[in-house]
Amino acid sequence: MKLQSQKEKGNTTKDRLKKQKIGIVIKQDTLENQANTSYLGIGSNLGNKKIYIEKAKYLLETSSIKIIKCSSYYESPSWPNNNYPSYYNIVIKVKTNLTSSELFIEIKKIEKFLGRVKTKKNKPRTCDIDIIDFNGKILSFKINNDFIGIPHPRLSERNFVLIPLFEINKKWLHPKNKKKISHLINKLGVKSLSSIKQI
Ligand code: PH2
Ligand code: MG
Ligand code: MG
Repeated sequence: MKLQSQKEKGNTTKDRLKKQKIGIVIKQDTLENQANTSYLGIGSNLGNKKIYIEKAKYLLETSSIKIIKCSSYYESPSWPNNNYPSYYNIVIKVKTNLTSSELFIEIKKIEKFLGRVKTKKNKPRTCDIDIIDFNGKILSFKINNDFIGIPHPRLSERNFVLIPLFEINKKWLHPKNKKKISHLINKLGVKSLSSIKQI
């Protein structure tokens, strides 16, 4: 019955999308109704690292990606080559109406805007934004020449992801093995734990 009456009023999803398209109604905006929760890791080890990360946050906010929580800054040696400059890293919790692949495309645009150039793997970069988690789902897709695995395939080995993530969500569980974040941190080892500093 309800469906029928909505239909009569021209209020079905299809009708609403049509009205949005022709501008009769404004799409409920990104600020209140974001459907998806994601955790992003942001890192920089080139130039003014903190400024690049702050610029990335600003650019995310202006791309329909609302920042809900933000960790402190952490400094850690560049992994695996610690001859490169040290990294600044943060993890943020965001809400967005973008899908995981749309979010990936936005992130790539922001990295490019911030002067990131594609060089060799793990070379110093002005800004790297990685999708750590998207709605606690297990996803994989290919965009252009990039294979994307969500959750981030190497997150369990990375102090610079686990520690800031723990700071903003102590209850976070790994989407694949359902391990607690505290358990993953305990597995890191003393050397890894002592090499990262909150700044
Ligand atoms: N990112 C990498 C490679 N190595 N090391 C640290 N400490 N922090 C990073 O964000 C990082 C890294 C590839 O994206
Ligand atoms: Mg990375
Ligand atoms: Mg990356």
